[in-house]
Amino acid sequence: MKYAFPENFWWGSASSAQQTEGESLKGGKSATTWDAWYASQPWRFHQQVGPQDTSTFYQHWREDIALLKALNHNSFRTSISWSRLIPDGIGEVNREAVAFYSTMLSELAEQGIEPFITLFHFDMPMVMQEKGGWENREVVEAFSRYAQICFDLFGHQVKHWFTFNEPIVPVEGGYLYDFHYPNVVDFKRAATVAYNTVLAHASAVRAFRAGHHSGEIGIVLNLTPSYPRSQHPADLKAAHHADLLFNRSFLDPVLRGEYPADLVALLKEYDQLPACHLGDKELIAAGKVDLLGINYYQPRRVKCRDSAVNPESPFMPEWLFDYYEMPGRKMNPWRGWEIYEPGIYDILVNLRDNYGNPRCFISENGMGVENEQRFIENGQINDQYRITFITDHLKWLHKGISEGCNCLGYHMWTFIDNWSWCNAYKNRYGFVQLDLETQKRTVKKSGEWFAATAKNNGFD
Ligand code: BGP
Repeated sequence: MKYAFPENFWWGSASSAQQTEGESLKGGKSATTWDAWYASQPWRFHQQVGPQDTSTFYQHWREDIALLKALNHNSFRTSISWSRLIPDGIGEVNREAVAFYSTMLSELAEQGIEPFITLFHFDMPMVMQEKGGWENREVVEAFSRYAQICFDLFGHQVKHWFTFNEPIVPVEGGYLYDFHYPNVVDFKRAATVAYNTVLAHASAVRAFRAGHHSGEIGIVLNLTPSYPRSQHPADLKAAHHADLLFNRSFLDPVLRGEYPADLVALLKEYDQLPACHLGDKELIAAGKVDLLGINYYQPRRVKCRDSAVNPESPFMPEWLFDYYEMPGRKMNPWRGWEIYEPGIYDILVNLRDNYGNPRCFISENGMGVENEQRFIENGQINDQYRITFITDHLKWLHKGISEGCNCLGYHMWTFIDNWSWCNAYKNRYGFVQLDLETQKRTVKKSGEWFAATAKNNGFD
């Protein structure tokens, strides 16, 4: 069977500033929470490689863009670093950063590669975190100003903007499960951070529309379909709660322009409702997007709790549900994440049937592999497992599109092996292998396969 994709389908990959640029504290850039965290607690980071050790996109962008072109990308997502563009978060714009981003964007245009630009990909400037980060409404305002500056500076070069990448992750990592700074565990604070992020997003969208910028604005969400263990009402309720907290808490505001009433009721019931101000409702309504980026890695397998919670313990999501290991599930043995290809289809069908079939695309999907050098054959990583992974996901994506889902593209995570938050280089995801010592780039077999697939706009 031939899997042909719609005309002008976006074929590409995604990355982020903090994970690729390097020059963490150079070129006028100030520290993000990652730079500061690594400096103070290097033991948290895998083999103590911190965010300064990257594929040095800041120097090698021209070479990397040539490689993107060679891999037949017609689009590429990366982010602007807030702490590079406005080192104190709110004041002067760093001219060196403007020169870097605008020259890089021009080169993408020159090569016929559409830039997709994220404004915030986990990299909170430390100066803003010191003011409370997303817990502080002043930071919400500051983000909106930063967004406007980006629209004004680069609006003539960028037609696809994304306010946030995976905004639920800093909530989970920083305020619930201890894998992002400021590594606290406090549900009420987590709820406030999530709420303020929705406001920051909506504020940026409102500014984009008020500025009459051309192009479109969206957000990138990591959607994790929550599958119940059984059709028993208790399991169904558990799955509903997981979906509400981890998907709909952002999906409903950005697609429907409102907070889900059942989420508000739930937070009220457990006394976890964040402070709302007059005008918030209207602001959230203004945050509806033109385009949704979907990051899909794995689903959640959910069941009801088998034991009662200790009512004296602080409230956590696990009061409402539990996870279970579905027998026979397929795992990525290296990253420890489940591989469930139909999930990509289920997400699209849910968007089609329950959210008015929004314009969307797969903005990340990928397979992290440990010790990938062991698969080198004749000087090249033979990552057939990654080709199979992508093909199997694309088949389900194709099915969704053929059934009317409005999915416009597929971006892989990621272009080149990059530094990852707490895992550094443990799990490699790239189409291109990076030798961290020499900075040598070598295209993997999957890169060649992707180039052919993009060129043919599909595969057999
Ligand atoms: C996504 C992030 C990326 C990237 C990817 C892989 O959630 O948007 O930044 O890191 O996951 O995850 P990891 O690097 O933790 O294996």
